[in-house]
Amino acid sequence: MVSPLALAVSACGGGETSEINDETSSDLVNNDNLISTNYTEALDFSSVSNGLEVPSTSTQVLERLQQQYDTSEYFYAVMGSPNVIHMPNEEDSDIVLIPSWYAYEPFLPAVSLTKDDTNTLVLGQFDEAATIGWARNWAEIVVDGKTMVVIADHGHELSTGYNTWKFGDVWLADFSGGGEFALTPISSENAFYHDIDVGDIDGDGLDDILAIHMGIKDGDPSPLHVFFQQEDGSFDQQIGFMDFSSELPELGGAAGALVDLNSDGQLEIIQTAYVQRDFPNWDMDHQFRVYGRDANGDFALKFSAPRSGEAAGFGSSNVYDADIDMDGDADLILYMEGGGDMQGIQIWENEGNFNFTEVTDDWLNIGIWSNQEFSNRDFSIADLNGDGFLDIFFNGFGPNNYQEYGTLNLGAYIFLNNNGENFVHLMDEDGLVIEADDGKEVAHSRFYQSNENSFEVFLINHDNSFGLVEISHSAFDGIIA
Ligand SMILES: [Ca+2]
Ligand SMILES: [Ca+2]
Ligand SMILES: [Ca+2]
Ligand SMILES: [Ca+2]
Repeated sequence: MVSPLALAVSACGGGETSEINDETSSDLVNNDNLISTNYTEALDFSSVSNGLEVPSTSTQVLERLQQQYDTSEYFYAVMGSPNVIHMPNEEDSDIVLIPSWYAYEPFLPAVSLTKDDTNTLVLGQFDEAATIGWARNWAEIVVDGKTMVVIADHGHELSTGYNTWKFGDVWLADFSGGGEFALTPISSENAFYHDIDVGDIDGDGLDDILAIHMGIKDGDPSPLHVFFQQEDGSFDQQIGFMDFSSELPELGGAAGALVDLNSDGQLEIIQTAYVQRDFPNWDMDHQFRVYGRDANGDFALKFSAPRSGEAAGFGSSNVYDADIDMDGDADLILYMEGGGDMQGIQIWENEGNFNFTEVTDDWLNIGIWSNQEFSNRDFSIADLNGDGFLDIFFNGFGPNNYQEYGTLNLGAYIFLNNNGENFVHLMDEDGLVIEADDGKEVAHSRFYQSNENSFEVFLINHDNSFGLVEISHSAFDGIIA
């Protein structure tokens, strides 16, 4: 994966000097009320920054930010960690930030943000015990009747080498409102949990978990771990769940999804591969597999997608299912990384009967890009303009090739679905560019929630502040004819 510290460095390097914010919250409205921004005050993280030593790889960047913004060490880790957990389907849900030095100690506490009565984000609580290594992916789940979030944590990928890595857990995040949250590990086995998805695998009406372990761990070569939910809300982790694939060469674990591809009420499993490497006896020719039920009701291989296209040698780091052409079946969107400093996206169309065709070039005029051009790690898929077609929002680091310090080019993060025919990258739409005229630099932006006539994006700024941008569906009027 891309080092978040490298991302933070690339996101911070070479910027212009801007004015220091006056530390008051502000409501800025741009573009005829189509885009509005609500910033927090600069929040004080000095109490948790005491004694924190920033890894020497990134001290220069922090020095600049400390001179300009008095950025604390803890907040600097927040900016470099795109681990922003909240309940995707719950309006105004609290946000939990899980900062990490990634490859370096110390391990850092999680902190929550909640909304006050002026709808502005404010500090919730710290959880000093929840020092999650790297919250890699997460998904909403209903546990014992309550909506929660389950997190894949790959652990601390320490710079001291693979043998010293502290493998992570699968965690349950329970939000109680008002900034209160609890993070509880539910895995019986530590692993390099890289992706996660939720669905009722065994059809008992309770949400189960598919967690993808990436890499090799003695005694546990299986990339797919399943956690079956029990009646009392506990989970039974089945490490040998992949016995059904024992006759197949190893594909490895990168990302995974539970999807009903053929609309028969039973979930299929998508297992995706990481970068093409020289691993003898592994299947390095395929990008992902589909497992569905055989005549006995057991999982069996139904499809192997050949590596193809510009990102053929890349590794997938996320897989999303979405019916992007609105023909009634789930198509797949893969986030690709690992080709040097390159990242990208692949789109696979569901052709029925568990067959997929790579259609990236039909859907996108840009399928791969460099970290310098555009640093991101994952996407959110939602209908951003209210036309019924699912669009893509890149959760990414700024600035990038499309935006300077002092501006936020929202369009650069958006691939808008053009009537189910292709995605249009809105890299150059003046109406979607916010001038940050109070001097803010955006370190990280990610999709927060859909509203009836708008959507919102969460911002982490270099000056110890956060923000929410609300973008009206009407802001897209006229962009796609
Ligand atoms: Ca179940
Ligand atoms: Ca099915
Ligand atoms: Ca489709
Ligand atoms: Ca749309």
